Amino acid sequence: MILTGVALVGCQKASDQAAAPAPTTIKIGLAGAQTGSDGQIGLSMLNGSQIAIDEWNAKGGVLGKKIETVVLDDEASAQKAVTVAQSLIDSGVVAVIGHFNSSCSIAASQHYNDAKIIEISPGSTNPTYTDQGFPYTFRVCGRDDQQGATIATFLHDQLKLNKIAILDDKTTYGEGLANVVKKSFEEKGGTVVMFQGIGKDDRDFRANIAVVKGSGAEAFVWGGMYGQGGPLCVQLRQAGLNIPFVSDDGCQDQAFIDTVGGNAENVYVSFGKDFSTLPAAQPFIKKYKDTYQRDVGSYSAYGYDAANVLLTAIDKAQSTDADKVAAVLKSQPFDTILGKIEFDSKGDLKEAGYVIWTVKDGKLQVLPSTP
Ligand code: ABU
Repeated sequence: MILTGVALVGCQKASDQAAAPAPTTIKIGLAGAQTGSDGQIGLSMLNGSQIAIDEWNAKGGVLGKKIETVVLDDEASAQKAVTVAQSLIDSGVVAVIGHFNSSCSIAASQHYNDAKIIEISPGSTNPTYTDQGFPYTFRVCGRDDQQGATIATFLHDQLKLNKIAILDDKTTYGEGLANVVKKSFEEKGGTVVMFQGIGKDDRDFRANIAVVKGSGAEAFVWGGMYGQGGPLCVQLRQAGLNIPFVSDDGCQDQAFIDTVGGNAENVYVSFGKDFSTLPAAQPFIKKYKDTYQRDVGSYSAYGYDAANVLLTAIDKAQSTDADKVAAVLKSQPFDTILGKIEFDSKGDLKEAGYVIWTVKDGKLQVLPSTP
């Protein structure tokens, strides 16, 4: 249907096109993993964005028009993300909130920029996403060079460890983060005694765990998502390895904790600050539960903030033109439920504080003494 519409427009004469009525809605794309092993965290992010857009529509929309969302599933696949990007561009979206996976956000970003469409990712943390230097690329989360350094500091300076093993899922995100942890830990004088990668679909980690066991590692670092991180932690414990299991925002999901179950002692995860207790976040947290009959996910608030920041910028620019919206985004701070945020010239947050979380009473909680 979308392709047919574009083909017909392409055949029209210029005078006909000039007479075409202006769209009656403003279309925003919501893109991210909704299915597959990253589907739970991706969907909770998009649900957060949808709540923000529903709130704007309840107040009349933006620029005097209702906002229409076009929601597409990239299945955490970079190849699929490019198809999704093209579908969103063809459908006439003026901006996209997404994607979740760094590989997807990066693959789609060239297409959005060529089409002059703002892309704001709530959760893609790989540095390359904004380091490409595209003018319309933004994120409301931190970067893995910040996150990986936080993990290395925690291991070396707080836990006082000198030897670590690192395993990653060989994705843009997981491998990129693992590389930062390795570099940062070694710069501090530590030694990485194992550095391996596995396939995204692997679920039997016995061969890797055998290497960890023989390596003398004092901690184990997982660079990847909760779908593998949970079983990996369980298998480590079953093999008798009770050393600290340290992972990243990809494991910041209740599904990780549920899988880890009774093996949660000595488990740590890096992520942004805890928004669950912030007064500004309470109405959103309640609305999310009322709407979806489940608790917010770790990236729900980021999805909510990304949509609010985008729509605020469109409103302030009094335009959906990407140059005008990007100029607003880069020129002033925005109030969000996570606090005041400001973008730098690359589209990154000027301040993105990572902290270390641990598991307490079946929930992830910020470790009180994060360095
Ligand atoms: N940052 C968490 C996982 C999403 C990604 O960056 O690939």
